[in-house]
Amino acid sequence: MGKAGQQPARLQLLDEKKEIPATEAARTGRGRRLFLFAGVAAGLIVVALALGLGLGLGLKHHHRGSPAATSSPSPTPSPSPTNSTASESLQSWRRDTAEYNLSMDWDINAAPTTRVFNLTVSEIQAAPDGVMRTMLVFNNQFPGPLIRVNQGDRVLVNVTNQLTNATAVHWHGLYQNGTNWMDGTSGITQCPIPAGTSFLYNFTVENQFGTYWYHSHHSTQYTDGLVAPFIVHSPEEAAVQKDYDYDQIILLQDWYHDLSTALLPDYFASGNENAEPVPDNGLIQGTNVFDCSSYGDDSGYDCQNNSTQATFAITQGKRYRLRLINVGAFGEFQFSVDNHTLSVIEADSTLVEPVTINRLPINIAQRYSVILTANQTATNYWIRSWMNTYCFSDDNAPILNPDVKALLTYTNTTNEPTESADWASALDIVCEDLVTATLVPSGITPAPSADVAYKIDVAFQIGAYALDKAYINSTTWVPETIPTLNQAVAGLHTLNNSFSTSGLSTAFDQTSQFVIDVPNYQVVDLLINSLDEGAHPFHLHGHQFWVMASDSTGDFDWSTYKDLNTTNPMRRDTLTIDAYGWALIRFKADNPGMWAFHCHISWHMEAGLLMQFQTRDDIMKDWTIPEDVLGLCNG
Ligand SMILES: *[C@@H]1O[C@H](CO)[C@@H](O)[C@H](O)[C@H]1NC(C)=O
Ligand SMILES: *[C@@H]1O[C@H](CO)[C@@H](O)[C@H](O)[C@H]1NC(C)=O
Ligand SMILES: *[C@@H]1O[C@H](CO)[C@@H](O)[C@H](O)[C@H]1NC(C)=O
Ligand SMILES: *[C@@H]1O[C@H](CO)[C@@H](O)[C@H](O)[C@H]1NC(C)=O
Ligand SMILES: *[C@@H]1O[C@H](CO)[C@@H](O)[C@H](O)[C@H]1NC(C)=O
Ligand SMILES: *[C@@H]1O[C@H](CO)[C@@H](O)[C@H](O)[C@H]1NC(C)=O
Ligand SMILES: *[C@@H]1O[C@H](CO)[C@@H](O)[C@H](O)[C@H]1NC(C)=O
Ligand SMILES: *[C@@H]1O[C@H](CO)[C@@H](O)[C@H](O)[C@H]1NC(C)=O
Ligand SMILES: *[C@@H]1O[C@H](CO)[C@@H](O)[C@H](O)[C@H]1NC(C)=O
Ligand SMILES: *[C@@H]1O[C@H](CO)[C@@H](O)[C@H](O)[C@H]1NC(C)=O
Ligand SMILES: *[C@@H]1O[C@H](CO)[C@@H](O)[C@H](O)[C@H]1NC(C)=O
Ligand SMILES: *[C@@H]1O[C@H](CO)[C@@H](O)[C@H](O)[C@H]1NC(C)=O
Ligand SMILES: [Cu+2]
Repeated sequence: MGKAGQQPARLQLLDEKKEIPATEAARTGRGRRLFLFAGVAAGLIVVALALGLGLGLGLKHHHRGSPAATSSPSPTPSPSPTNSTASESLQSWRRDTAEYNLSMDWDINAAPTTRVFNLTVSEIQAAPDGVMRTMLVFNNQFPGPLIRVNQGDRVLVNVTNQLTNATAVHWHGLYQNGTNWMDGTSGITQCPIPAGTSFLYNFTVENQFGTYWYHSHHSTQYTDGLVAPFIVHSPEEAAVQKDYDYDQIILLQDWYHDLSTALLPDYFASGNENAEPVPDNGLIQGTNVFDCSSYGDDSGYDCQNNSTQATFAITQGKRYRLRLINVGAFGEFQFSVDNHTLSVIEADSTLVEPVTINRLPINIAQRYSVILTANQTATNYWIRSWMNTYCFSDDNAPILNPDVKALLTYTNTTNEPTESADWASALDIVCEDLVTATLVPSGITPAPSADVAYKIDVAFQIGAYALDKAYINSTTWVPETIPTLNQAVAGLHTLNNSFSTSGLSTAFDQTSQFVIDVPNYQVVDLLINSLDEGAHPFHLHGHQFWVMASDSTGDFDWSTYKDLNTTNPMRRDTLTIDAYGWALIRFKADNPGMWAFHCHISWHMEAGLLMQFQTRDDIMKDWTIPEDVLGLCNG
């Protein structure tokens, strides 16, 4: 929910606020952010994410005894006023994100191969922003390990669940064509992996390349740290590679100081009108500072004012592809780099004709690649990832500082920028995507004409027990004990007619499962109509869809249906439906399986904002779900 629909005005940046020296801010008590600068200056330890090969701003953390330690060269610790010995041992949980700096030596033309990864899922205590909390992580570190493959590769990921709860891992944006049971969606494509057991995800990556990510798809677990990048290369990338010298992944996310499951009871408490938990902070590359003085002494949080902002070192004259991924739970960001324009070349794994912008809105689960050219005065600049607090039901002041920052340095230093200037253009206080029309896929793929059209209404309602639940038409999703995929395949085997009818499937309990069974091969138009005052980033599993039309007001005018521009509409897998707005998306239902379509906001999915498409019954009826997948339900 939130205020998006009620705030049509645009906020002008208050420049004078930014110019106040830190010392004055401390004296006058104005501007928590400036106070924070002072704290940073005193205690800045660099998390160096050296963009240039061999740039030596050392990551401050060693990874003693960590099973996930990467093969990257050991970084040199940077000079620091704090006791490095103590901090090193405490921060073994912090991943050396040098691995997110993608080597350009990678062979995009390599013959298809099998790539094997081990992932443990476990609970640790860690403090990405200085506030210690319980986290759920991959391979004992945060953020998660990079998975990097070529199109055509087989990927084997052995997930070992060391939690006390079950889990499941979803590969966001991958088609899983023919392996729907590897989609990792708890209650839909698999029973979750029971505590103390392992499960091998085994799939190939076909007909797609670009920037993806992976995360837990069980309950709200990904909100607690189970997030990581997944990059697919392809020979088709050769042309665009000529436009950059370095290739860098940057994770953006909102951050909470409490375990997500600890926040749910309040969210679902009687009388709470869908006021989602508001983030406490934002992270760039899994790190940020936090001002502990905004918590009282008796807050109960173990808070240290000595965390760090990420630092990215660049070299004059070079061009950097930044692969931005919003791996957060709730917050939309507006990403910008002071004094540097950004050229957008990819959105959700679709390469697009370059568009130059100053600020990039990026919602939950979306990805954008931008090219930054290092052609400004060789000094230091702020990278800004402003969290759009207007998307929230309150601003969580003074805890949340939405002005999340990292440092861009030409000088291999951690000096605070002195001449860095935020763009004068206004921040967009409406939670909305970059105007779809500005994104034109560089590979032309016309949208085929649709065979069938469905309309759904999205709304939040107070349910029978005065709990807030989210509805698609009259269904609020609750995960099934037996995954809907397993039920559908079994039903098709017994030639149960209810599994072969098209349209809203009566084979499932419609109070908790809204399943549209699409006739084989058909091209689907889906009109999503939001009756809610908040914006919702909707994600379709197993497909990319064409964005045919959308608006933030009114209803789709069906008299314009025949005039839709089908020449080369934008294709993506995650789209923001504006507050009280609508969108018409189109996809080819050629990928067999049970595919979730849901709002990616962690809280909203937990509130039931999810439906499913059942596609290609002609293939599904002959499926035998692998024994190890079925076996998860016996755990
Ligand atoms: C950056 O600084 C580190 C030491 O702090 C040094 O090892 C490295 O060579 C420097 N890199 C460049 C490009 O100057
Ligand atoms: C840093 O920590 C080490 C090991 O705990 C200790 O021996 C040393 O005295 C500390 N140094 C300072 C400056 O606090
Ligand atoms: C932050 O301070 C705490 C308490 O002094 C210390 O234990 C910890 O090692 C420090 N962390 C870093 C990254 O310096
Ligand atoms: C994965 O773990 C197995 C042991 O379970 C080990 O033999 C193998 O080398 C590991 N593979 C990778 C790529 O880390
Ligand atoms: C996955 O890892 C677990 C834990 O190391 C191991 O017991 C199991 O044999 C592995 N499974 C596969 C298929 O490699
Ligand atoms: C992965 O799946 C393929 C195709 O089903 C199969 O041939 C292969 O044996 C599987 N690999 C493992 C390690 O289970
Ligand atoms: C495990 O699941 C239970 C039930 O949802 C929840 O209360 C608990 O907080 C979860 N534990 C963790 C570490 O997420
Ligand atoms: C820097 O590079 C950008 C992107 O290529 C370009 O638009 C801009 O004009 C350049 N600025 C300077 C000062 O060269
Ligand atoms: C950044 O841009 C601002 C506004 O155009 C300008 O005043 C400032 O000098 C620039 N900074 C640098 C280091 O060039
Ligand atoms: C969802 O509800 C709307 C409004 O009642 C209705 O027009 C639409 O047909 C329903 N959608 C499906 C797929 O049943
Ligand atoms: C239709 O879309 C294409 C590709 O985005 C664009 O070039 C063209 O101008 C559009 N046509 C109309 C009539 O808007
Ligand atoms: C998936 O595979 C089917 C054949 O089983 C093919 O017709 C379809 O085009 C494929 N879809 C995608 C998205 O790759
Ligand atoms: Cu939502």
